[in-house]
Amino acid sequence: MTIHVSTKPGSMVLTAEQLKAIFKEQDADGNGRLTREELRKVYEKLGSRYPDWRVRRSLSHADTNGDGSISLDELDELVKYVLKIGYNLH
Ligand SMILES: [Ca+2]
Ligand SMILES: [Ca+2]
Repeated sequence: MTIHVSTKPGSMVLTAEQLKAIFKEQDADGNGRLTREELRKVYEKLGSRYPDWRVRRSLSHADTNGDGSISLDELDELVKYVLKIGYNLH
């Protein structure tokens, strides 16, 4: 399963593993959790026009323990969600 994203200057096709790597890269403080701010950077990078809205949707979908951030355990669920929304990402 892959996702097609439009980024500048071109577009790319990402697998689940590549997508997961992008999320992990944006864990700027390296604490194994993606905060709202870190998630926002991922969606900006993926070319989303409404990154804040995407962050809210992501948290309501994948933040299973409700602490307001995505842990590595929850990241698999988030990646599945992003792959599922596919073209609607933007
Ligand atoms: Ca972090
Ligand atoms: Ca969480």
